[in-house]
Amino acid sequence: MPLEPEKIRNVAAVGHRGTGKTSLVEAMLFQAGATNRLGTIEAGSTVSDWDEDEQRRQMSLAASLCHLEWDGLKVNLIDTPGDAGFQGDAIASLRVVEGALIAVSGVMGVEVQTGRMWSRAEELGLARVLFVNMLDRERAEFSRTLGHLQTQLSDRCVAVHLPIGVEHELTGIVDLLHMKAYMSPEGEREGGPVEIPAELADEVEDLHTKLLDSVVETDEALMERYLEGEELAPEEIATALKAAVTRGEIFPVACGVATKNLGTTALLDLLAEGIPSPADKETAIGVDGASTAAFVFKTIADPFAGRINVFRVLSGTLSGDSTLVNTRARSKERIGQLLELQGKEHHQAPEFGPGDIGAVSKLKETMTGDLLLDAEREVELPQLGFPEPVMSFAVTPKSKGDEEKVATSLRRLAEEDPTLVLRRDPQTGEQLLSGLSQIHVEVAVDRLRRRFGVEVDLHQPRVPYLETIRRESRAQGRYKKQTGGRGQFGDCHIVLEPLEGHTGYEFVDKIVGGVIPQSFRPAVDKGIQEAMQHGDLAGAPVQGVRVLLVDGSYHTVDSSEMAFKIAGSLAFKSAYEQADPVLLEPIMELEVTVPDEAVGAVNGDLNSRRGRLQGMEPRGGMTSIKAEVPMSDILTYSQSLTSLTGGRGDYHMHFLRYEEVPSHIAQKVIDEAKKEKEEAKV
Ligand SMILES: Nc1nc2c(ncn2[C@@H]2O[C@H](COP(=O)(O)OP(=O)(O)OP(=O)(O)O)[C@@H](O)[C@H]2O)c(=O)[nH]1
Ligand SMILES: [Mg+2]
Repeated sequence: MPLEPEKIRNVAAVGHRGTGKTSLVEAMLFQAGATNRLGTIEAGSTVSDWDEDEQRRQMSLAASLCHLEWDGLKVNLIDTPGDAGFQGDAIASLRVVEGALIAVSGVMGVEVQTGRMWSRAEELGLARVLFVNMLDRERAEFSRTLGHLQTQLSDRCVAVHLPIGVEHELTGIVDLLHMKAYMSPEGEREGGPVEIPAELADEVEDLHTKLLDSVVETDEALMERYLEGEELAPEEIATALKAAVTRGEIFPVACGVATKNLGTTALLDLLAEGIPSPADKETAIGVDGASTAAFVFKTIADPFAGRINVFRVLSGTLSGDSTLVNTRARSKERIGQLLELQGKEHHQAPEFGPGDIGAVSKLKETMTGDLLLDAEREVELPQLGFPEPVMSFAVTPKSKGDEEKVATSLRRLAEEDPTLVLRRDPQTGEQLLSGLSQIHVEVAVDRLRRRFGVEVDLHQPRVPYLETIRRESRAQGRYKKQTGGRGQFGDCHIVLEPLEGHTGYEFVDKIVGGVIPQSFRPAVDKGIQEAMQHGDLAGAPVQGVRVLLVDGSYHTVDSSEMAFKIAGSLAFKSAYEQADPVLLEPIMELEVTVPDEAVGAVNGDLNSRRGRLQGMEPRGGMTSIKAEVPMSDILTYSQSLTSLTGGRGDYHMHFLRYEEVPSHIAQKVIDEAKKEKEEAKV
């Protein structure tokens, strides 16, 4: 029998980088007896940061699934990366849980990713529990951090725990809900609850009342009895708290020290009691009428088991040895062995019931974001809402000849991580890899080396310049060659005209009286189009040109398609020179969101990048700035914005149109291109 949904709690640990999510998950697993030692980040021995790259960089790079048993419940824990470059996994994980456990540092309070993850969880209507961690550190303070949470996230953040002592003298925590204390186990398993220290009695009583007040405020019937002075049973309070947390009316704030395993018992109690079960809540993703449905939110490339898909069962029971339909690929997937994951460890599992989270290996086509159903049906795939990549690099193999291998391996990586985008620029021919941060792209390069044995270099991408003309011109192209026997002869006259908007290409055949036979005219067109691939200014493709083929001559024996192709290209080159050619550059539409106080600096910086401000809009403490900026000046924007805003700025951009490059800048690009061409010849 599969587990009943009432017996499951699904929780994703999210938050800013380095707030102790992985350490906290480690502590919970240890305290619940799912593991028998408390691993550390420093030793690279935690359950969830099992990947070599994670251990080397001492940070989470991917979502990791673990589970434990507490109070007869199965708690599925997803540890997610805090770094913005890897937030795709955090975003996807939030889609499959009922509760978000948001870790914050007791020193730093609310940070950039805290706010972002809070907003994501809010959009999804998730229950949110906060954990103020690292209270043993210097300058850590619970009450200040709580105030921070209340002003910056929500005034409905309510303390459910209280630390005993401060910084390195922290000795325990009080559970304000159950009115018990836990003393610091210093990294061992936490012991049972003890009496609240007498010197804290007054403060604790006060906070307990505050907590009760906020709970009963959310439940009218309870409120009435409470005001009449009736003693409420602990179960009644727990039920009301869970309901309020489920509806997002209370955000309980817990606290402790993850690395010492302090506060873990009370946190686990809180998750078990306060987070709704899959039975209590509709999932964010629903599939009408499917008896079995599972949503894949993560794909792991396992060095031994191959590709593993991690899924949440939306409805029905997923059993091993069954067949499901992948709705995107419209193909049947044979479900072989189901797996229960504990970090990198897999255990076979016969089935997963509704609301549970599990994994399966060896599916053929299934990827992150896919739905698996029991029968083919027209369904819309849930959109995970991943952020768009913000930085691009050109990737070249260290050794020549590896191009194909690099492309294939990068494609595999991009399949596993949808926020990693791979494309070839048709104009510059470069292989471009785009991601959410510098580390994001660098980690991909590390993986390329380690998993696929290919070494690559990263460069700034080339700007895909274009060329066009500004004036009408006319020229002749004549190709004549006499080599012993049969010669070559082609001759044409063309007129070039600029096209509106600098785009497109038209070829108009104006030949009268057959001065060039019909069969050779397409060859002229072909020759011109070939010549247009590399304009004479900077070797960039030419566009925005109409060609009129107006005159010419031929030779009955010596004329050929080849000869007319060459004649066409000669005519184009000569006409192009006289047509006042000009360089075009891509202009991007940029939208930057920055804290109000950074607006001046950000605008000044955009100005120095030839940016043109299009508008500004306030957004509650943040300002959204719209500007048009030439691509060449915004290639390295990510680093600048980070330093201008202390990491609190966000931006995205897309291609808008091509525009003429101002002449003083164009000359530099042209000189650069000439130099490169010379160097290539040597
Ligand atoms: N003093 C102290 N250090 C802690 C505590 N919790 C975590 N750390 C340390 O803080 C660092 C970051 O901890 P992690 O558990 O990796 O934090 P994380 O939130 O998982 O980090 P990312 O996955 O990179 O977002 C490590 O060096 C931990 O040992 C704590 O409660 N007290
Ligand atoms: Mg981590």
